Amino acid sequence: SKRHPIIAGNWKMNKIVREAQDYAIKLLGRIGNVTDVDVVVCAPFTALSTLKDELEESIIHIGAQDLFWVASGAFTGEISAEMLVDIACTYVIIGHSERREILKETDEDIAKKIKAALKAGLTPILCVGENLAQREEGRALAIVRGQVQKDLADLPSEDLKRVVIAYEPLWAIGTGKTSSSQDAQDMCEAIRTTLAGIAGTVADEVNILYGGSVKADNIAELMVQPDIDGALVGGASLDADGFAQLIENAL
Ligand code: G2H
Repeated sequence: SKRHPIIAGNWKMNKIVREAQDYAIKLLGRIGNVTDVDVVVCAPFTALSTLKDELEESIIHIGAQDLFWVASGAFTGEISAEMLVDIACTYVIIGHSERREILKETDEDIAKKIKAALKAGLTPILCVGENLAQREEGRALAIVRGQVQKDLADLPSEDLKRVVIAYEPLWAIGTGKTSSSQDAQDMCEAIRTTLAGIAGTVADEVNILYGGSVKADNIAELMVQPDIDGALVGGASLDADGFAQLIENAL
C-alpha cells in the first residue's frame, strides 16, 4: 500500500498536566521505537506544552483537538493553527462529532478549519460519520459523502492528499459498540471512492482511519481491511499501557 498507517489517541477533555507528563514518559518507554505506524497523541490545549517537552524529539506526534481558522486577533478563547505549530503540534482533529453536536460546528466552519490547518503545515484529521437514525433510514452513505464533499470543498489535490479522514459512526462512539470491521471497511472504501470522484488517483494516498470503541482486542481485524489505514482511539487511549498494547496489536 502507498499509505503508512496512523494510530491516533484522542484524550478528549481529560488529563491535567501532571497526568499528561506521566503518560508521555510511559508511552515513550513502551513504543518509542515503533516506526511501522505513526503514533499521534491528541491532547487538550493545556497539556500540549508538557507533551512538547516530553515528546518533541521522539517519534510520537503531538496533536490538538480543534483550532480556529484565523491566525490571530480578537477571537476570545480561540487557538490558531499557527499557535499549534509553535507548540510542536503536527496534527489536529477537525470536526469531531462531539464538536458538531455539542458545539454546533457546521460543515462551513469545518471547511475553513481544514484550510487553516493545511496552510499552517498541520495534518488535519477530519472526522465524519452518521448517527443511528441516519443509518437505520439507509442514509449513512449519503450523509458521510456529503460531509466529505462539503468539508473538503475546492482543495487542490496536493492539499487533499495531506488530509487524514476518520470515519466514526456516532452510534459506535464510547458505547462499546464497534461497527463490524466489514461495515467499517465498506464505508472507508466508499469515502475513498468519493475522494476519487473529487481528485482522481490522489484518493489512493489519503489515510482513512476508523474510530468508535476501538480497543486492543479489535484493532487487528480493523487494520487488515484494505481501506482502513489506522484508527482514532478515544477511551482506549487514556491509559498509556493500554494504548501501547493497542499499538502493538495493530502492527
Ligand atoms: C470516537 C472515539 C475517538 P471512543 O469519538 O475519537 O472515541 O474510542 O471512546 O469511542
